[in-house]
Amino acid sequence: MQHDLGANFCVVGHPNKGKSSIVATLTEIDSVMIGPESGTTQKADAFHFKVDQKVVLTLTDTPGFQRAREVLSWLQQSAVAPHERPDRVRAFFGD
Ligand SMILES: Nc1nc2c(ncn2[C@@H]2O[C@H](COP(=O)(O)OP(=O)(O)OP(=O)(O)O)[C@@H](O)[C@H]2O)c(=O)[nH]1
Ligand SMILES: [Mg+2]
Repeated sequence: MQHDLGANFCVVGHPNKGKSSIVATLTEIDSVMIGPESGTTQKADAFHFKVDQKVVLTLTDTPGFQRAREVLSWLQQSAVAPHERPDRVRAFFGD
């Protein structure tokens, strides 16, 4: 069964714009990597906020993303069924 994330907020945007800084501030976790160079965050990382042991909010830091519109149009070039979308995204990353 998939872990309940509560409301899942993903912080997305261009590289080096302060995404991880926001996540580090809101979570008060100093180990979130922040740096002056683009590409500091290499993979997504989720942080859970709990109330009474239950996850009510998840904040997800993500690697910087360039040319989002072009990538979205590439992903949408051929219509795929919802269950095939993860494979299409993996193909983009070359996995
Ligand atoms: N002046 C200013 N600098 C900021 C602010 N927030 C973050 N920075 C700086 O911007 C740089 C990038 O911050 P990150 O939080 O690592 O940015 P990011 O968007 O997570 O970067 P990637 O992981 O590479 O995509 C760091 O040098 C931060 O100290 C801000 O509000 N003002
Ligand atoms: Mg980052």
